Amino acid sequence: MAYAYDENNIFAKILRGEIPNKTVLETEHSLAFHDIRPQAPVHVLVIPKGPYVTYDHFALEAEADEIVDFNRTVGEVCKMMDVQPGMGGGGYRMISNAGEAGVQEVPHLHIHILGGRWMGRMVP
Ligand code: DGP
Repeated sequence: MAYAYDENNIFAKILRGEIPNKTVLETEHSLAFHDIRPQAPVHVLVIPKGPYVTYDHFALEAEADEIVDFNRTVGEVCKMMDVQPGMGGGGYRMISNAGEAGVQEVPHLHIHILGGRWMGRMVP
């Protein structure tokens, strides 16, 4: 079964320049921008420019240069947002929601980078 990508999702529109965004970093294959509903002082979304729905879709089907670029962009954003633990920052949480059970609202792969506050424990 193939992954189905919806070209009309909101992040596809951002990538086409149809909707504005507050860009943090743009590279050849990736875009990082501030989340419109921030849940922490730092809340940046990193997306690949290619049409991938979820992380598993990207990890299985993207080209190696897209994967390297995307991961480096995540690292650069942590650096730019000053959240790198051990490098002066207080740390961060990375989340990528996928599908219905993962409560994914926008069907274009995105990684949330959250920081600037204590994020709380994920399990009691
Ligand atoms: P989720 O798919 O549940 O992982 O979360 C989607 C996130 O995308 C949510 O935190 C809000 C954010 N978002 C939705 N629409 C827009 C938009 O138009 N611009 C920006 N910057 N963020 C958006």
